[in-house]
Amino acid sequence: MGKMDGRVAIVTGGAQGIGKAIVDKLADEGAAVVVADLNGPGAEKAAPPGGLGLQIDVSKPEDVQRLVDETLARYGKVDALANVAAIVPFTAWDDVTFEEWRRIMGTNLDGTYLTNRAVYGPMREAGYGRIVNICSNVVLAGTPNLAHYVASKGGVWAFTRALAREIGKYGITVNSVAPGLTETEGVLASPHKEAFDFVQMLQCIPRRGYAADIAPAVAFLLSEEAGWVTGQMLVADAGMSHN
Ligand code: 4PL
Repeated sequence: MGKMDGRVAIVTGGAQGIGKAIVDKLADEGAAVVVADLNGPGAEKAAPPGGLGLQIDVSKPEDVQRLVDETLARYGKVDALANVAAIVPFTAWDDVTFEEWRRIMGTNLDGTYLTNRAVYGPMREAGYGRIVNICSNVVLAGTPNLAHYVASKGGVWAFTRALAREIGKYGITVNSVAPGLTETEGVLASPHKEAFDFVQMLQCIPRRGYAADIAPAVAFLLSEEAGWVTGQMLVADAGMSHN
């Protein structure tokens, strides 16, 4: 129990990786957590006791509406959104087709619009809300083999700042958290794992980053006490990009 006591939180991409660590942290802090993931059984498995797991594709408006409808039906409100669901590709620029570009934008950027838009209605009505969109330090580094991903996360960063400006007057804060390369199931199954040694050389703290290193930063911004912080990007990358 803790700083999320009595709060209802939605975590997209919550079945594994950084999303799962955020689910666990928010539950530890006392929140009721709704876990949304493309992997339905994974979402159900990740849902804490008293929580809910739903199979959701965040690139689909009807899925995202169902996510918020079911949250309201079960808990009557939504206090917090952690928008984590994303595709993390590894594609050389020569191979980034328009189809691939659209697929990344559909999940990473359309998904950000759709989830933020869907929680905004009930949050505005309640006069309270906390939104965190997961960004990435690639927006500061221009990391290779990720041009479409970098573009989508640049959109998440800029959108977060713009939305914060517009809806602060309703008691809603909107921030992003930008992790660096993090050891998750997804990264370990991808060519990105080859970058760990290189990335560690650039960090102030020379070790691998884990999902549990990211979750506390998200939980802080989703808590009531973070109410004076909005429109910010909190870079949680062991100081790889300090500027
Ligand atoms: C530094 O967000 O932040 C690789 C793959 N390297 O997805 C990321 C770094 C990747 C990153 C990321």
